[in-house]
Amino acid sequence: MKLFKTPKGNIIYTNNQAYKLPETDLNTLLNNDNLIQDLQDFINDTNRISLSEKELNTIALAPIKNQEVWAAGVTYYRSKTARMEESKGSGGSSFYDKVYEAERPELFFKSTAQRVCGPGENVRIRKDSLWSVPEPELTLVVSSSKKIIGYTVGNDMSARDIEGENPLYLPQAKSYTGSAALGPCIYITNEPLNLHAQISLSIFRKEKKAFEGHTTVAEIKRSFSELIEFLFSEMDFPIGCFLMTGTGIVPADDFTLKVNDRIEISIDGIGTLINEVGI
Ligand code: DO4
Ligand code: MG
Repeated sequence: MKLFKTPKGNIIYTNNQAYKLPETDLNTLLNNDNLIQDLQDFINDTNRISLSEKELNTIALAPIKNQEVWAAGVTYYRSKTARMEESKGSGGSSFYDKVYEAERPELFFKSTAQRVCGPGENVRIRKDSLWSVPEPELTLVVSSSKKIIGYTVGNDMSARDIEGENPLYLPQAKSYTGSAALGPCIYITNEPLNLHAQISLSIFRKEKKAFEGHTTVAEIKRSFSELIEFLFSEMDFPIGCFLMTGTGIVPADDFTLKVNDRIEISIDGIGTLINEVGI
């Protein structure tokens, strides 16, 4: 089932039907380890509303309330090679090679909830960056007890030139206004995610496709539980958190995003997150 946060309230979409949840708080919902079972109680004729998934996608807000957004890096081979290339001038490229092989993953703080862009909102390129890309990332919704409650689509916007100049600039390359987007919904399941689920990125410039790339969740080097264990090892998350799991798609080195580009990120079974690049 899918959970949409909308201006009409929190809405469940399952078996081609939408159901409005009465007065629910997203912080509580996303920290409920029995969420899928508890939501079944609301799937009845009284709560049914007439909205298609397409209509829900047009009104969806970022499916987050107060949780922090964290991110993992260099979890796909493609991310490792792209990073080694962008940082070769700074002498920092061996760090990416090492972290790809190391036991400890790269984890970094990405965004507060208040800074996250929802579907249809404008993401941004830093004004001091000449080389920026979106990073399409499967994003885990994790409860305070480390349970994966669901999955959403994430965009970890990144300034490749700033990170490439010096890996210590990572926080500036990764965290700025308009650098994180999530949505359109949270796919809630108790089943393990289909590893063959495809992740796709399309970038449109003046309605023409300027870039297209695909990968599958199976290409990830690390397990979700490994990432969660490291993230929670010395930090508690009383209302849970969102964890972007890294990118397996990086456009060629001569590609940079431009203002007005439209970014479409799709993950099979979850949905498509669409954002334009604003100023
Ligand atoms: O090492 C820098 C960040 C890596 C990242 O964001 C990714 O691999 O997705
Ligand atoms: Mg990333």
